[in-house]
Parts: sequence; C-alpha cells; structure tokens
Amino acid sequence: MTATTADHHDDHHDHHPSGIGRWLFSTNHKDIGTMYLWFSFCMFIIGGLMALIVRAELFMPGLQLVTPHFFNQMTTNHALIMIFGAAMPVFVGLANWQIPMMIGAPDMALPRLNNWSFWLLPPAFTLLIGSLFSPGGAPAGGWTMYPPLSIQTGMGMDMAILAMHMMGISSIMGSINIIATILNMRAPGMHLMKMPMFVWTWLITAFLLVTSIPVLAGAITMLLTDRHFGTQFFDAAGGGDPVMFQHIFWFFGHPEVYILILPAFGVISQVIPTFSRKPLFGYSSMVFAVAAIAFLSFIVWAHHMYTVGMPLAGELFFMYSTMLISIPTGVKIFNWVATMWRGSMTFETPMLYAIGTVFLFSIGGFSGLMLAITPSDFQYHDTYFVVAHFHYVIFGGTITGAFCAVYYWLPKWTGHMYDEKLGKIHFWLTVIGMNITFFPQHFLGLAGMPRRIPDYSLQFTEFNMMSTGGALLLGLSQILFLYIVMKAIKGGEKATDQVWDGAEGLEWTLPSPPPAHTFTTPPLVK
Ligand code: CU1
Repeated sequence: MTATTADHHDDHHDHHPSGIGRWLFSTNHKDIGTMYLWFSFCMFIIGGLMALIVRAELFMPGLQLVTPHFFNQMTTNHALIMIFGAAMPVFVGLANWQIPMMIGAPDMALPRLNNWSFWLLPPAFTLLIGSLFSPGGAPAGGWTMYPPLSIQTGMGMDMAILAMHMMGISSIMGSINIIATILNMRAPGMHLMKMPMFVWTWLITAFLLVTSIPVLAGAITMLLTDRHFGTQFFDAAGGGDPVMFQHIFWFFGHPEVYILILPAFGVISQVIPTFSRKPLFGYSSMVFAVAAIAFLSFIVWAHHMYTVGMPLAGELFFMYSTMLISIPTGVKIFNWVATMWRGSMTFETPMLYAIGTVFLFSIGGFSGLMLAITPSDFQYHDTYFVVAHFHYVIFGGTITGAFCAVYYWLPKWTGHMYDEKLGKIHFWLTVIGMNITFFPQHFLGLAGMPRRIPDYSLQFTEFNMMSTGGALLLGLSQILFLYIVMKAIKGGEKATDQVWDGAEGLEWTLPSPPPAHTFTTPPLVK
C-alpha cells in the first residue's frame, strides 16, 4: 500500500480529521450514517413545508394563495423530495449505523464509496430545489414525470433529471456497499439465516435498488434525449409512444414502493420482539415473505396504468399478481401479531411506533387492495383516494418505521435516553395528525375529488378543511421530535449497554446471540 501525504501527518493507526474535514472526508459508517439522518430530516422539513403550501391552498375552494402553476410545482417537488430526499436516505442512514454492528463488521465494505454516496446527495437536491428558481420553474407535471408534459416544459426539468441521476448513482453505490458488506463481512458464526431482520430486509432492498434504479435512469435519459437530441421515444407524432414511458417508469416505480417499506418492516420486526419479550414468531417465514414481496414487486407495475387501454388479459394479469402480494404481507402481519401474542409487552415510544406502523400500513394495504381491483380503479384513478392510500403506506409505514428506529437506537447512538414522556406525546400527536390529514382524503377521493388540482367544488370543503388542519398539527409536531433528539444528544439519563432491559431485539431473533457484536463500538481497522 502506498501511503499518502495525509497518512504521514496523521496517526498511523487511525485517521481522524477534525472539524468540517471529519464530515467531508469521512469513511466512518457512523459519521456517514449521522449525515444521512440529518440530511433526510432537512429534506423531511422542506418537503413538509411544500405539503403545507399545498394543504393551505386546498383549505377552502377558490384560488387564494398560489398560482396553479406554483401549486403543481409544490405537489411535484414535495413528492420527489420526500421519496428521494427523506424516505430513502433515512433508511440508508439507519443501514450505515446498524448493519456493520449487527453483523459484527468493523465498517462498511467500501468506506470511500460510502462517502461519495452521501456527498452526491446535497448537490443533487440543491439542483432539484434550485429548479424552482429556473426560468419556467421546477417540474410541475407530477413526480411521475409523464410525457408529453415532461418533454414540453422548461429547463427545470433538465435540472431535475440531472438531480435524479445523481440521486440514482448515490443509491446504486449505497446498495452495492450494503450487499458487499452483508455478503462478505459477517463475523464468524453469523449465518445468513441468523441475521437480524433489519439486515435481511436491507439486503433484499439493496437488490431491488440495483435492479430498479437503472430502469428509472433509462426512462429519464430517454426523456432527456427526446427533449434535446431529436429522439422520439415518447412522441406519438414521431412513431414513439407516451404510454411506453409509463411502463418503464412503473417498472421502477412499483419496486420503489417496497424499497421504501421493506427496511421499515425490518425495524419493526426487531422492535416488536424486544418489547414483547419473546422471540420473533416465524423468523424464516419472515425472510421468505420479504423475498416473495420483492419478487412480486417486479411483475405488478401496470396496476398504476389500468386506464391507459390495456388488453383485458393485461388488466387481469396485473390485478391478480397485485392481489397475490397480500399473501406474503399477511404472513408478516400475522407474525408480528403472533410475536406480541401473550408476550409481556411494554409500550415505550419505539413499541408505540412499531404497533402504529403495523396498524397504519395495514390501512394503506387494504386501500391498495381496493385500488388493485381493475374495474374499481377506473373509479378511483387519479383521485384523492390514491393520495390517501399511498400516504398511509409511506407516512404510516415508512416514516413511522423510521421514527420507531430512531427512538429505538437513539440511546445506543448518543449514550443518553431520550425523554420518554415527550416521545410518547410526539407519537400521539403524529398519529392523530396523520389520521386527521389523510383519512378524510379517502372520502374525498371516493366522492370524486381529483388529485393534483388546486381547486375543487363546494361539496368537498369540510373534509379538505379537516385535512389541512391535520397537516398543520402533523407538521408542527415534528418540531417536538427535533427537540427530543437534540435533548438526547446534549445529555440526559445515561443509557446502559442493554438499554431495553436486556431484551434487545437481536438476541431474541438469534438462537445463540453473538456477544459484543450487537452494539459495542468495534475497533476501527485501518
Ligand atoms: Cu405499484
């Protein structure tokens, strides 16, 4: 190995740049994990403010606050920022923190790639948010970027395409790193079928990412060449087909849904055993259910496009394959409930969030089943029912799962207990706010209110007012979350090694728990 000049200046055993350099040049999985977590929280706030602009405009009928074009920019960018900036990076941050420790590895397999994966994100999202200030504004045709609208708009779309490419490269590199770490760096005795569920769900998620993100990259590259280089992939006038974009996009888009939810499933599969003081029920069936969901996620994509005029055989295939997903999902929900059954349960904040995730995700699952039924979907398509559905999945499943993880592991990360009373208040405010926001949207959608439209007719007023009020409560409650986290970082009651009464989830999922690998800091091998 050739030593660099920097190595000569620094300690030979360990490389610890200080100040900003610690973060810029970090190859340490914990520091990189921390950066991912803070980055995703910032995006959560920015994306949340955009949602509040949308909800404020929809508080009552008639246009009052923003122009329709700005409204459309807000819906589009809220989605892109929440999905790619908040929901995905928060779980990459959790993966960075937890996976090496859970499998007994000193760090991620490819630490420098890890640094690059993170540092691609701030410029990517500066570009995406910056597109708001470009001539013509940010993309406004929805996060799905369907042509022909996405071909005809201004340079904001090009900025977004470049941003999406950078985000995609970041995700692919992060996934390669996670796969390499899990497959090559497990401690002796850490058999694959002994791995904690969070590690399993991330291994499968990483495979979903490396298979689906390049498809998204292909779709947006074809958009780019249609826009600037004379191709007509999606232009009917030139022999292309705009519907082909939808097929390619959703071949990425549906696995993306499982990319967002599977790591959250992994978290609650560890938290529920911990606070039930019982081993996880049906460990191997959990692993196979996750794998089955991942496989099925690639053969259901056109359930987003029932209304484009597919042949009947296509409609039926995508309907039945989609409904099939409820079987492995049902296995998982059964196992979580069976784990709690007759357990000596306690309800600290992480457990509240885990149960909340099971409950709220199930509501999203059931409305998903309703949407999967082709003839019914002709009624629901592009209504607020769809908006209600995926917010139960993404907020009720993914984001509550991330909160669950943060409360569960924060004592391990900071060495301090968070304020349990405030944590519980945060949970109830979030869950109540979330339900007031999104539950009425089911009724609005069923009554025919279209999504992505800044105005509506009078009969939708009351439910929209409720929804906006709930959104305000939900948004404000997150200030409390920030306060709780800051308070735990600054100090507070010391957390013990076995912070949750020795009922650490990992031990309970393993026949023979590997000592010390769980949460103690491994020596940094250099
Ligand atoms: Cu889907």
